[in-house]
Amino acid sequence: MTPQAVDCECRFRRLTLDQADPTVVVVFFRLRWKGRIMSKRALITGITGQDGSYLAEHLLAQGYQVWGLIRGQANPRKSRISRLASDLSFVDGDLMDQTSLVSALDLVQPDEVYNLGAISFVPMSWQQAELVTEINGAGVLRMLEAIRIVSGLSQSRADGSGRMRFYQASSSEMFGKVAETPQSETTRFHPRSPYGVAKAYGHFITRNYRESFDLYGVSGILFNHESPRRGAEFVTRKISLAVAQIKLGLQDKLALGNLDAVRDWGFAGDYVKAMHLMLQQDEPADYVIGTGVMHSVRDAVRIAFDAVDLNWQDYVYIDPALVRPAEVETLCADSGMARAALDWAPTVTFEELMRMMVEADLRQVSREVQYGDLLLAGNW
Ligand code: NDP
Ligand code: GDR
Repeated sequence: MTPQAVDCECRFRRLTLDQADPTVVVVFFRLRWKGRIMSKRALITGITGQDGSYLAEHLLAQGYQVWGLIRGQANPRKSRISRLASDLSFVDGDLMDQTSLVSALDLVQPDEVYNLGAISFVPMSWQQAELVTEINGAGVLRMLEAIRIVSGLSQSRADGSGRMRFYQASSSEMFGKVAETPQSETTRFHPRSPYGVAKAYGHFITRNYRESFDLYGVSGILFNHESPRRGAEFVTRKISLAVAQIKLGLQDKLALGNLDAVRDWGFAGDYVKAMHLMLQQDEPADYVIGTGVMHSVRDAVRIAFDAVDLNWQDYVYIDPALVRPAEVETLCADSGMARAALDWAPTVTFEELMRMMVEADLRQVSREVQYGDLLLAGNW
């Protein structure tokens, strides 16, 4: 039996030390100790999302035991990580539910907690502002409280001895209406959506718990990062999927909103490595992660259509309903601190990224056509 299995079994059976056979207790603690030396444990919220899947793969490759927090009954998105399922463990929980987070941490006893769970599509935050605030903002507080409760951190014990390290998925959306370009760790926030406001709360409450309870908590202020696993509602994936379908004769036109919006786009596989590095430092700190290179949505469209030798102007039209009530016009990262302290650097250019996504969607859509079964977009 693995240390992990012994651990779970004892917890599930609610064995207490004085109830258990002393031999079992000794074996249990020896196995658990051995397990701890052999590998660290990480708990990931948002494991069914783009970043969760890449981070899980990265941590497994580093020898971690990886647990994913899964919400809802029979969550359909769990099938997205089915290829990793034999290497992962899962625990039920929801960022809306404090008790479930305490139970999850108590069961898993992670060394590192990566809080990636969120409603991440910005336009949804105008339609369901309260829900987004609850999950993306208050959800961070609930997880911090769960860590404080389970690891016994209190104001009077500000010696950093709490074992669990915490990563919060902060966002460049917090910069919003930018005060300076490029944006660094010291740039002031001016969020432009309920999503950005909720993320700013999550950012500051993480910093506050670090300063109040000496928790090892950090926020990665990540700029847009994409991949073939990106949800189909985000602009890069919407474009790559449309290009594949147009090329294969399955779609005629592509409706978009603001083509002039400028973003600093990188590859998700690079960015999850920065998340991990942030939790390996001696001192906790917040870091900006991005490429430092700006492109417009128009650039993304042009590169994607060029990849299949089509002229984008023949297919793209503007739908005013897709223009946001308050737009973030331009974002560009100054990741100097991460490059120096974490030795982190992006490895994929924007052109390579868009081409990678178009090629992946051409393969996926062709497969779907071949098998006569149009799978849901984003089913990877
Ligand atoms: P995705 O939208 O792909 O994934 C979001 C994840 O959050 C899903 O696994 C979803 O699970 C989970 N989730 C949603 N609601 C809850 C809840 N109530 N409790 C627990 N989990 C929940 O996002 P990404 O992977 O792209 O992003 C990961 C994180 O990084 C997010 O917090 C996002 O806001 C942030 N971020 C992303 C950037 C990017 O460019 N990708 C840039 C900066 C920050 P379910 O299957 O249950 O729906
Ligand atoms: P963003 O990503 O809002 O930056 O948030 P998204 O890809 O949705 O939009 C990027 C820019 O493209 C413009 N745009 C369109 N966007 C979408 N989705 N659909 C369109 O048709 C369209 N036309 C133009 C948008 O106006 C915007 O300016 C992402 C998410 O991953 C967040 O969770 C994360 O915090 C930030 O990146 C950093």
